Amino acid sequence: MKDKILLALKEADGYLSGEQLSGRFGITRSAVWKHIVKLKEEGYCIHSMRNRGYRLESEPDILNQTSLRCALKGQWLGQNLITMKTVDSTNEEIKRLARQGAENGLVVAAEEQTAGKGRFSRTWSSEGNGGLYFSLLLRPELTPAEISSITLTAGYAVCLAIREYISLPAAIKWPNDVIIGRKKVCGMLTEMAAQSDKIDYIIIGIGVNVNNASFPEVIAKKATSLFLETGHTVNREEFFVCVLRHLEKALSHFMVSVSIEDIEEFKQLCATMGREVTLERSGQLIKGKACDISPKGELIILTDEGEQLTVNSGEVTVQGIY
Ligand code: BT5
Repeated sequence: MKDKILLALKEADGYLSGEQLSGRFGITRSAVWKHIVKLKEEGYCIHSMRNRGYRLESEPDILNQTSLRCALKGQWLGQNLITMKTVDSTNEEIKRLARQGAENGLVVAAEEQTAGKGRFSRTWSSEGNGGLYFSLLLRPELTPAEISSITLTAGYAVCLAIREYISLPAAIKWPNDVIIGRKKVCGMLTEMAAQSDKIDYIIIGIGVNVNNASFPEVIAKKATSLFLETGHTVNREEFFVCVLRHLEKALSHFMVSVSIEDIEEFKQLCATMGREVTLERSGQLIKGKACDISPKGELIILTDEGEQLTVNSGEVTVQGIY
């Protein structure tokens, strides 16, 4: 009910009286007032005026499930969306829900993660200081071999959303980072459960540094946020909606074609392309130049020894970036 009242206030042009709200939702005026008090405690600034009612003046920077669902109406991705204050990892939470039968398109987002994770058991710094941490659940009718470029597809979508919403020159660092300049603004972690050739579910976990003003020392030189790049606070809810719209478009195309929608544009946005790279493979370092991306999203490296390598995953350091 509290969220319904919030939504009504958000959509209202000016004041809504206690009477209007109680009539619309079939509750007493004192119940309306109690919900208003709760919203104020959560940080919503609501002005009340005798004879006129309530008006929403400003909102705290928290993700609201009801208004997000409402903004995503008509989308298959995020129509079913859960927001949490704190969780170990949104990938772990959505995995638990997937095992209980949760459906394709579910999104779980959290304000903070206590055990945010990267690839190879690394840590994803996820204090509740303005980042966006969320995971998507997909149940495509595809085989494990067909989904090799799904993380790149998601990265492409995040990159387009940053470019559209904030006009910053975000780029993709193969295979799972989005960067601005030389710094990482977003990381992605894809996990999958499959039985032989049938995918049970795919989880794409995405962390975007949005309003983070600082980072732990170990990553401070490598990490950036949209706030640090623009100098102003970003409306995380609106930005999240923009990201989910781009993700839905890119993933819908991917599910049908098993390829990135516009591979040429993707290559232009891929900061790894054309750069000197070092690939780490079974403890060995291989140097070369990233000369192309295959339609399957593999990185094609021309090694210093003149050999052409096609790489579908792994650690790649890009000269001049990280
Ligand atoms: C990643 O791994 O970049 C995948 C990150 C995925 C995070 C999301 S958040 C929602 C969902 N739930 C989770 O638990 N995870 C996903 P990798 O390529 O291994 O990069 C990890 C490295 O990035 C770390 O070792 C640090 O060097 C650096 N790093 C950690 N936190 C960062 C941050 N907030 N911003 C930039 N870099 C960071």
